[in-house]
Order: sequence, then C-alpha cells, then structure tokens
Amino acid sequence: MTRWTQRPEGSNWGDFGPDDQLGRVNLLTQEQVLKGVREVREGKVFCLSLPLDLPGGMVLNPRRKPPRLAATERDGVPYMNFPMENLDAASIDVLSDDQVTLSLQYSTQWDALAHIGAQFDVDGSGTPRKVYYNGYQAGADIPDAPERHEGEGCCGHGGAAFGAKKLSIDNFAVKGMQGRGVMVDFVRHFGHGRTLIGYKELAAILESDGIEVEKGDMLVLRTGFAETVLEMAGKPDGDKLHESGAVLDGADTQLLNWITESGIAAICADNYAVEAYPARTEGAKKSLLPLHHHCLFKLGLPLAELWYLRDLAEWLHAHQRNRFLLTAPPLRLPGAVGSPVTPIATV
Ligand code: UVW
Repeated sequence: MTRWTQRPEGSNWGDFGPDDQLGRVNLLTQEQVLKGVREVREGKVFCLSLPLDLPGGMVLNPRRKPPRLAATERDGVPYMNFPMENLDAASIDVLSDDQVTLSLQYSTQWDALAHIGAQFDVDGSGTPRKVYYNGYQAGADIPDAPERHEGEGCCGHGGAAFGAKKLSIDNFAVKGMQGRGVMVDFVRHFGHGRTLIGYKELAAILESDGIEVEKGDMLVLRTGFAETVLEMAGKPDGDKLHESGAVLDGADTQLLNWITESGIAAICADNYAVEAYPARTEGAKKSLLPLHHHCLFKLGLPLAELWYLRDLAEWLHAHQRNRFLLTAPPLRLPGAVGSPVTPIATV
C-alpha cells in the first residue's frame, strides 16, 4: 500500500520495506545480539530502571501521572490478603491481586514510533497531513482518542476501542530489544549541571574515551538526571531538575547527521526528553522536538528516557569498558505509544 509519494528529506521511509513498523530497530539483528553477548564476561547484571513511582508528582510533564495501585475487586470485595476459605471452606490459601493506573511514559520508558509524528505533505498535494514514521496516518493507523463520557475517569471511552493500530510499542516487544549497548558518560566530562551537547561535544568524548559506535548499537547516554531524581526521593524540585543533566541539542544538524550515518538502532538516556525541550524556534514552522522528529519520525529510531545509569557507568569506567549486553523489551501492550521498561545490562 502506498501511503506516501514523497518522503521527508533525510528520512529512511521505505528503506526497510513499505509496511515496516520497526525502523532502525530492524538493525538489532542476530549478529547484533551475539555482539552484545560477547560483551558478557562476568555475568554481572545491572538494573537500569528507576523505581516507577519516581520522579514523584507531575513536575516533568503535567499530563503524566505517577502509578496508582489498587487491589482488584469482585462484588465490592478487594482481593488483598483475601482468605480463599471465603470461596471454599476447605481452602488455606490467601490471595492478593492488584491493578495499576499509570501514564506509560511517566518514568523509565521507551517511546514507540507512534509517539511523535509531524504534519507533512506526503502526496505533494500541498496539504500537510498528520503522519508518523513510514507515512502511517493519524486517523486510519493511529486513531484519535474517542470522546470521553461524563463521569468516566481518564480512561473512560464508553467502551470504545482505543490505541494505535500501527507503530505501537508491542512491535518492539516482539522484536525483543536486545543487543549491544554502548555507554557515553557525560557526567564524567560535564558533571551534573545542564549542558547542551552537540556533535562537537559528543565527538570529543567518543574520541577521548576511545568509544567506537557501530551500526546496530544502542547508544546509552548518562547525563546524571535520573540520579538527581533518585536523590530527591519522590519529592522532586522542578526548578533544580530543569537545570540538571546534559541534553542533546536537537537543533544541531551535524549531530542529527551523525545519528543518521552512525547506523545506531536506538538512543537510551537517563534524562527527560533526551534533548533540550522545547527547542529554539525562530523563523518558519518547525518541530519543537527536533531530535524526536529526526529519530522517531524520520528514521524510526526509538528514544528511551529516565533510565538509571550511574552504577553501570561507574562499573564500566572502573573496568575500562564501555560496551555491554543490553536487554530492554517494553510491555507487549497492543496499541500503546510508549511503555515502562526494566532494562538490564549484563557485563
Ligand atoms: C514529550 O511529550 C515531550 O515526549 P517525551 O517524553 O518523549 O520527551
């Protein structure tokens, strides 16, 4: 099916097939998994997730709410420490069973390719349409949210189906999201303060730290932001956070070109948004999230945010290494445009 006759400049739409939904994640090949596995020498494992109830509150993004756990219920009875003898007098079992309401991109997360699209003239008609990677369309492929009905909570849509039909996060779950991670440690060079990282800064660190990035690698960026989040222990100071940690300069075309040419499969950062957001916008209409635009929309290259990287980065530095096996499948949740993740590094 042809969804577009002209693709955005600098995009790879169609290169992985007309109906591709994985983008650069296609580069997580069997060979790439083996390259990751070859980095496992000690069998030591690092959890790269924050506790998912952090940062706490809604300081980073006022739309995203922290998780709310509750017991499942039947006939008004909560199933927490529920004695099953209530169902069968012969039972000695005690049952606890719960559910959660959670903004999928609240804490440690992956963006799906359906997270950020753009208004783009896909057919040369002169009328921009709302589209996503590989030309998948808002509406037919990524439906609008159904109307909310009076009295229903945030997730009430009168029972109507909701969710992306294409480019949803479960595509990455099925792929597995496993391969070789390569750590770039900005904290070691710039400390914990806010620093704008363009191509020049990134290239200088790759050179000085002897880091080689190859096609199919997942680039992992430590900025120290998640460490500050963790120190705040659920009582985040928004002003301090907005001045914490390095951020990529999505307005730096040299950096975007490097991302294209390097062949990396994903960028995983420990900060919020990976890039400086909102980006500078003078002149013509453009993206407020130019790195997201370049990666998610043009290249199908997923971004991950709010990973916890300090322990791994320090261990790698102490052992003069920067590569590891990375395993980071999102939830296999059909329709979702982002997902919590518990990434695991093995060295
Ligand atoms: C935004 O909504 C800014 O997206 P992200 O969490 O991917 O930065």
